[in-house]
Amino acid sequence: DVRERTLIAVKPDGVQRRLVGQIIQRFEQRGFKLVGMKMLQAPEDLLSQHYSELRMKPFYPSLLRYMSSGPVVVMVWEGHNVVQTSRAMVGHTNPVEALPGTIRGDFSIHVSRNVVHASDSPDGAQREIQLWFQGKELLKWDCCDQTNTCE
Ligand code: DAT
Ligand code: MG
Repeated sequence: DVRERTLIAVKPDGVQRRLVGQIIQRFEQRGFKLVGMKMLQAPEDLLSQHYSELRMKPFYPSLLRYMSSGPVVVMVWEGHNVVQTSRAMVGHTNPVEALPGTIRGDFSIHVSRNVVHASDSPDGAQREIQLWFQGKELLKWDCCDQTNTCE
């Protein structure tokens, strides 16, 4: 499905470390289409919904503190198998397991500062996109080059 979408976020450490451009570049060069993007300092209630599955984990309070500590850049990327492919591009949750060449494998060393978020399933992606974006913030546009991987 070429219309599959996923939510990618540059976390506060990624913004602080000026990694936003390099992260966007990786998704553009892979062939995905950017259909929404914004920068915000995420409110706690949004983050608690975003990470609701993790609320019983011991690291949950510090996760929310970190994620609300500064601005994040949230994006919606679209394309064939974008959910699974972007998880591979982002790499393992724990940077010690993340392969070189992945975003986490190239830019991070600790699980609590792993630079980037990516939805982990198509259903999860849909839920997260609705949480972070209003429908009108997502743009429908055509690639001028019909032979590229967007269409
Ligand atoms: P992912 O971000 O790869 O989807 P996740 O959904 O299991 O991983 O966890 C969300 C975030 O929570 C993760 O990116 C970083 C943080 N986290 C996960 N496990 C952790 C741990 N053992 N200690 C500290 N932070 C952790
Ligand atoms: Mg996750």
